[in-house]
Amino acid sequence: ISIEYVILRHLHMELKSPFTTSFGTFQTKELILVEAVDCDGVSGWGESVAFSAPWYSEETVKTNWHMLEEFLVPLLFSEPLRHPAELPERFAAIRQNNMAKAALEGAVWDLYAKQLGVPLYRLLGGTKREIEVGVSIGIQPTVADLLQVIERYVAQGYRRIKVKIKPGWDVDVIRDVRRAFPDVPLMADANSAYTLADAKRLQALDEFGLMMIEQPLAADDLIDHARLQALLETPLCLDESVRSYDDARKALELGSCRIINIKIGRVGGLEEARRIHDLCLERGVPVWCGGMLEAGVGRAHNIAITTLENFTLPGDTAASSHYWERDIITPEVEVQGGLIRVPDAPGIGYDVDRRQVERYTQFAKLFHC
Ligand code: OSB
Ligand code: MG
Repeated sequence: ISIEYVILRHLHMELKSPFTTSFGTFQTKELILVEAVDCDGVSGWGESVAFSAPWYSEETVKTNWHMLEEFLVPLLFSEPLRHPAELPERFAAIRQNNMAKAALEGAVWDLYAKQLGVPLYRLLGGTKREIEVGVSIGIQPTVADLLQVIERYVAQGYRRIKVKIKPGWDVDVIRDVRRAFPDVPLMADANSAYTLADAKRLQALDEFGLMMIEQPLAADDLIDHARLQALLETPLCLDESVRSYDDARKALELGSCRIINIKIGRVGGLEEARRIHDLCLERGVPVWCGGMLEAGVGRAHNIAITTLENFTLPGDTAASSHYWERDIITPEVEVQGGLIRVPDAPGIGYDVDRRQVERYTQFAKLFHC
């Protein structure tokens, strides 16, 4: 894979409406777009999913830029590359910083697929022609607001509703949601807002038939989650706690969860994501693709990985219009009847809209090989 140069761009995009989790509220999304260009002028695209502040994990947009500029791009250029699947080993010299690694790896995967003239999803071994999606709904000012928002997304056909919870916004809220929508596939995501001392409170959620409770306990924990899972009927799903194949293996061995949310950025790239998928398939554990409020490039990568067979639960990859006035890809990602049609063009399958990218770019830097 001949890569002539890499461009990093720092973008600012306004979310249509603020998104609140147990750890904070997002209004502006800062992100890094990675463009890898070959000698024929073909571009591959990747997107860093790190946030402005280290709430979800320790990575931020600025630490990602630092890692890419000082370490990862130089490693990419350090010797010839035959296949994108070689990158995790090359990047292993750098500890963690998974979202920075994934952004660059993603650009190389897209470029490689375009060089071969095949869709990225096929290169990854995906087979699905359409994927099922759900929507993640932030904490709202009141329960009445929440019910209204859910109503809208149910009407749009989303295949499951995810509600964010935290202590004080949990059992009563879920009870009201269940009463209003008795049959909707429903789940709750706590983003690490609880400890084992809250086990009784979480047990009280069992009666609402949730598909799963996502990441109730600490972001680095597997042991306490295993204890909690033994006390609950509702399946636990891990997000923050699974950053690698080995984390996933240990979680399954300990019984820390019965479902895994795979985020490409959190686990360090498409190759690691695929390995976790394969492990879960082998163990009979379903997975789904999480979201990080991505712009179009990150969203396209999520759609590609979701075509793998064991992504059997609806993901958080909602439509572009759920997040943005105007996304950075054409066509934008559309959801119809809760489904996204997977595009068949080479690479990520969507064109990057350079006019929009320009509009959102704060600064950019080019790195020659
Ligand atoms: O935990 O999945 C999460 C958003 C920001 C940070 C963490 C999470 C989320 C979401 C939204 O749930 C997913 C999305 O719509 O992209
Ligand atoms: Mg989550």
